[in-house]
Amino acid sequence: MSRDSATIELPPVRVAARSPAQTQVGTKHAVDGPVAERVSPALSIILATYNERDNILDTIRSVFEHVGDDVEVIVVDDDSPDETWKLVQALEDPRVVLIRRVATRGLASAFNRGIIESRGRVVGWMDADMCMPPALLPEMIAALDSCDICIGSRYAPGGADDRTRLRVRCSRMINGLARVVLGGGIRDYDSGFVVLRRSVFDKVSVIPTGYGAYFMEFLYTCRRKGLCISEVPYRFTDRRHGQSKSAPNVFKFAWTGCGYVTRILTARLRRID
Ligand SMILES: Nc1nc2c(ncn2[C@@H]2O[C@H](COP(=O)(O)OP(=O)(O)OP(=O)(O)O)[C@@H](O)[C@H]2O)c(=O)[nH]1
Ligand SMILES: [Mg+2]
Repeated sequence: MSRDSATIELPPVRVAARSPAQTQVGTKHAVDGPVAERVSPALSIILATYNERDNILDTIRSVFEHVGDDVEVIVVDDDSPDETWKLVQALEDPRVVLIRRVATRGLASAFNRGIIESRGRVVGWMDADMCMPPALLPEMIAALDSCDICIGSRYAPGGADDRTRLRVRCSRMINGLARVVLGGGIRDYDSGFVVLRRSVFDKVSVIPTGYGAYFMEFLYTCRRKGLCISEVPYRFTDRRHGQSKSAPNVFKFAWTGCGYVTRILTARLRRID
């Protein structure tokens, strides 16, 4: 086809009629559109999952155990081959919303999707591998009385990181670099365990690209906007079930580490508003 006569062929636009099932609360999929018509709960907790079938139900159960009923748990699963999403679907719990994304993957974008769907006055997110204890949530939420954002912190006094020495050392180095480049005052820059007031999103967006490094850029922007961030210490345990997505082998681990270093530098340079 010559350049002059070329027309770009795009697939036809499909306007998805939203069936009642897709707009209901509960384990119905919200693949085609945002979940509407839910009563706003006090709290939304977002769990991103990829192959977490041995952890997801314990995580959900533990969240409800510690924060009560006025909460929605939003699970954003990227079509896990181990069918994590099926376990969530089978729960048929009206407090649980399952978003099964297909043909896309990514940790930051999964949390971002959960944020878009969330309704809580307080919004939080965390890993779904039982390394971050839901038991810490009440203390973190209470901290929002005097702050905008509270992070679970491995490196605040009283916190601990029980992973292998190599991983702890690398994590501390990344945090040290983040403090030098992005500014001090935050001990666990890549925590990824957070609760915040919804109003934070009026000032700052999650940049939905990449793996866990997005979190450092998010905190950096929050700081620049003058938001108050507090840290509650906790003991981070190594995962007991399932495989790490960030460090399944030494090459992936190194690649993930490079991503963190790059993100620290780009966060400083681009200073996204
Ligand atoms: N939706 C979604 N979730 C993901 C993806 N990658 C990882 N996750 C989830 O994000 C959380 C963090 O991933 P982990 O594999 O635990 O990574 P990590 O914490 O660096 O490594 P561990 O040492 O294994 O804990 C877990 O709940 C994963 O299931 C992804 O591509 N999409
Ligand atoms: Mg983990």
